[in-house]
Amino acid sequence: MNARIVQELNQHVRHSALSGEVAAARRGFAERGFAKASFLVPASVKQAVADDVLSLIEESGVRRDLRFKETGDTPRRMRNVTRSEIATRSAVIPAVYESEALIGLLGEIVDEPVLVCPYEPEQYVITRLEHTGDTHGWHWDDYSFALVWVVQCPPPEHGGFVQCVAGTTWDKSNPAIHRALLDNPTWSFEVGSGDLYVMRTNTTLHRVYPITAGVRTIINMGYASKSDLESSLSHETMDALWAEQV
Ligand SMILES: O=C(O)CCC(=O)C(=O)O
Ligand SMILES: [Fe+2]
Repeated sequence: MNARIVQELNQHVRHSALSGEVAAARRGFAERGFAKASFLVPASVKQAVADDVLSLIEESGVRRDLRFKETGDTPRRMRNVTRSEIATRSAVIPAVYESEALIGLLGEIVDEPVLVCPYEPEQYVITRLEHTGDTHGWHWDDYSFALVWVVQCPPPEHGGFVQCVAGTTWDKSNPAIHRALLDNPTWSFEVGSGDLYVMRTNTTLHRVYPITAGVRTIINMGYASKSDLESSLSHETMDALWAEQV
């Protein structure tokens, strides 16, 4: 099962590498730090990943309600499944995350080499927004790139869309989120079930608009750039997020 999924992924990616969609995504990504990339994987792979995401969130999701001073106390109100839980219980997700074909195609979109995240907790995380007011509030990520797979999402009148501010940097001792919002345009993007998107998450301030109804479930796969590996990144918000909490 797993081998077939990876084979289908590899075949699809070889085909996509030649398509005009990659060039369009690369242009969007360069301009806005965001690109829809739903074409990256075939429906069979989306389905296999979605099946594991949904059973993991039902069985192992942990509710969090936190704010971080490093991101100006913006809220995280969500349910999560950690990387270690995912790696223990899913064969497909780790195999897809590590697929060299997928990583190579991501590199075409972001226009530089993409590397597996050296800090395991940020390799992949499942997040569900499920109550009115649930949100993944304004933040940056520690590593350069995210590939987000949207499994479930309410229609935009109930929130759940992605907002981002490209070309901004994270000073953890003075995040100045409001200044970043005032000084730059904010882009908003509608995403739905079956969509994938790529974001330059370390220099793109981003959030998920609070939901007022429905359920929004995603898996975020984080990847590093070469320069991430050369600098010594700290992981305060991630370490706090994954600290055991009931
Ligand atoms: O849910 C999303 O679309 C974004 C998730 C995100 O920003 C993150 O997991 O760091
Ligand atoms: Fe993020």
